[in-house]
Amino acid sequence: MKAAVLYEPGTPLVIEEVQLDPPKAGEVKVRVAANGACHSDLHVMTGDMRMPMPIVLGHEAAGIVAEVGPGVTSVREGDHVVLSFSPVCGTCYYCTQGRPQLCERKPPQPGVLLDGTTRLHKNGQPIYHFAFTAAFAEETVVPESCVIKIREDIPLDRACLVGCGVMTGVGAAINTAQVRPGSSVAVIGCGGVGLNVVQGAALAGARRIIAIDLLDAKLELAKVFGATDTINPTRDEPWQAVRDLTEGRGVDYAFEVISTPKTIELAFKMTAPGGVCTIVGVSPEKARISLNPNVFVGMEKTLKGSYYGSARPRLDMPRLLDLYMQGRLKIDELVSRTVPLEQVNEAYALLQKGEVARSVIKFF
Ligand code: COD
Ligand code: ZN
Repeated sequence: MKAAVLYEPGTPLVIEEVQLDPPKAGEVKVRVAANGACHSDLHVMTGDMRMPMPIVLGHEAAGIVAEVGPGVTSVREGDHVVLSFSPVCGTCYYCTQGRPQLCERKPPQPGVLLDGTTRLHKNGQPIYHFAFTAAFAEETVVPESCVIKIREDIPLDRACLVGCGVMTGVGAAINTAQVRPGSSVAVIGCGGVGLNVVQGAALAGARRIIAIDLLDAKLELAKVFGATDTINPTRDEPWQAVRDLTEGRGVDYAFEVISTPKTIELAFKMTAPGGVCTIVGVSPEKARISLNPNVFVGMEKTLKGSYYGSARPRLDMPRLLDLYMQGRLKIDELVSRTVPLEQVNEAYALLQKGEVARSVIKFF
């Protein structure tokens, strides 16, 4: 089957034929229908996130179950599914608490399935799977807990975005920070994920939602997703601008959705006394932030992180898709372009330039 393979950071993905083994026990083979081009794959392409190579990227996907391995009970051939990039065991300390994004059952190293091996090969050499999903490929084999059955009337080239950007962003606002109705919110970075934090805050009933991005096109899009105010730091000093909009106090909830120390520190500064600052972006390994500890005490500020929107994928993803089908959650507006796999490198070049919220790679 055809896949896009990354051999080395800094080089383009190579579209080529690779071999995919059948699913083992507890695994599912999925025919990939569509896959969003998310920034996390780009972190691997640039070398900011280290992964074993060669590797098949792509972690924001939906498709149709093609084959199930022995013991699989939650899906069968023909089911429509969204892929989750975070497998869950269902029985560990965190799964038992309803926090499956922190599941303790991890494979021995990144890039392999739960048994420590890969199903992808070329000429007898293993090819690694990014984030269990490896979905820049016509087909993929994933752990059973990574397939989330969805209703069949949802277009798969829209449903795929719930696999990462929508879940990560909306979940950060609703599950992690638990934005309250009537509150104030600031979102720094309004790409595919940040726009969904804006939309999550709007769904939660925030009164003021301040979108912050260097690109005016992203700020315009943020208004479509529910931003009430926008700030472009190339024109206005962002902390002063937020103060002007919040009676000098800052916001009840701030979100950092870029992943640079500077913007994390800025988000924390913008957080009002008693407020919650949530980091969504994953920074390079060596990054460090610098904060005055007395601010935590004197102002009772909270700093927290959000992984995968604190998702309970089997509960949250079908719910989000129901909201989409009711016209209450925006997904169509996120999709700037739909392209074939052959244009995956162009899709990432556009993402890097900031020209698109999401390109969707469509297989069928
Ligand atoms: N100030 C304001 N805006 C900025 C700045 C700045 N200094 N720098 C960049 N931006 C804006 C850009 O203009 C762009 O609009 C936006 O920030 C970034 O958006 P995208 O579309 O490039 O990126 P996303 O939204 O696809 O992904 C952003 C993440 C932070 C989520 C991603 O980079 C990341 O860290 N992912 C890992 C987190 C995670 O949970 N990963 C799991 C799979 S995603
Ligand atoms: Zn992603």
